[in-house]
Amino acid sequence: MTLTAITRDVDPSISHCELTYQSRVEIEYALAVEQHRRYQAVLSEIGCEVVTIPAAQGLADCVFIEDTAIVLDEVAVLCRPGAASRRPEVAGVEPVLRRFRTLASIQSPGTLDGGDLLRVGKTIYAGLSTRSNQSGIDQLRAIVSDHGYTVTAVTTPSCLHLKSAVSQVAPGTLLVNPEWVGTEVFKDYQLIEVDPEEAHAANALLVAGNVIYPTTAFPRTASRLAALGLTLLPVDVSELQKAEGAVTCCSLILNT
Ligand code: CIR
Repeated sequence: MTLTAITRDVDPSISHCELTYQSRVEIEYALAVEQHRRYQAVLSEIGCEVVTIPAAQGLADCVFIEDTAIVLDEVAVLCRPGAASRRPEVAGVEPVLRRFRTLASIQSPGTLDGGDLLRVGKTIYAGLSTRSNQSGIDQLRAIVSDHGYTVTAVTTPSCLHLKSAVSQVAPGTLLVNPEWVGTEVFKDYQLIEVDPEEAHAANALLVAGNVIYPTTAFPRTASRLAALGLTLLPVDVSELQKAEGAVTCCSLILNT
C-alpha cells in the first residue's frame, strides 16, 4: 500500500482569496510557492507519492485542495464548496481523483468544504459552518453510510472550518481549541488543547505517524505535542495562513 498526496499549485491570484475571519494582508506569492514546495517535499520525504495538479488560473484558493473532496478508501466524494468562488476548483480535481476512486458528489442546495470533515476511523465529524450546510452533511451521510461510516454534525460558529478547531495528531488523540468547538462530542478521545495564546494552532496534519505542523507559528502548542512524544515535522506556511489556510488544507491524502 502506498500513500498518495494530491496537492495543487499556488495560483498567482492568491492575494484575492476568500477571507472570513481575518483581514486582508499582502501575500508574498514567491514565498508562498516556496513554502508550498517545502510542504510537498516533507510529504515526499515521509513516503508519499506526491501528485500535483497545476493551479487553475484565477482560482485564488485552489492551493487549498482539501476543500474540494473527501477521499475514503471506498469512495471519493467531490464537495460543493460553500464559497461560490471556489466551486470551479472541483472540476480540476475530479479527473485526478477518478484515477484512484469511484466518485460521488454533493449537489445543490448542499454545500460542503473538505476542511469541515474530520475522519477518525469510521466516524466522520462534519462541521456545520459558514461553508458547510445541513443538506451537504446529509448528502455525505447518504453516500458513505453504505460503506459503514457514521457522520456526526458538529456546530462550528467561531472559526472557518471544523479542522480549524480540531484535528487528529495520533491514534485516539485530537488537538483541539475548546474556544472554537464544543468538546463533549470528542469525549472518548484524548484531547490536547492548544495553548490559549495560539488560537489557530489546532490544525495539524497526521500522515503515517508523523505530524506535519507549523512549529514556528505555534511554538507553545508544538511543545505540548512534542511532550507527548509525537514526531513533529516542521513546516512554515506563514503566507498560506494569511489566506486562512493551514496544513491539512493543502493536500488530499489517500491510500493507493
Ligand atoms: C477560504 O476561505 O476558503 C480560503 N481562503 C482558505 C481555505 C482553507 N481551507 C482549509 O483550511 N481547509
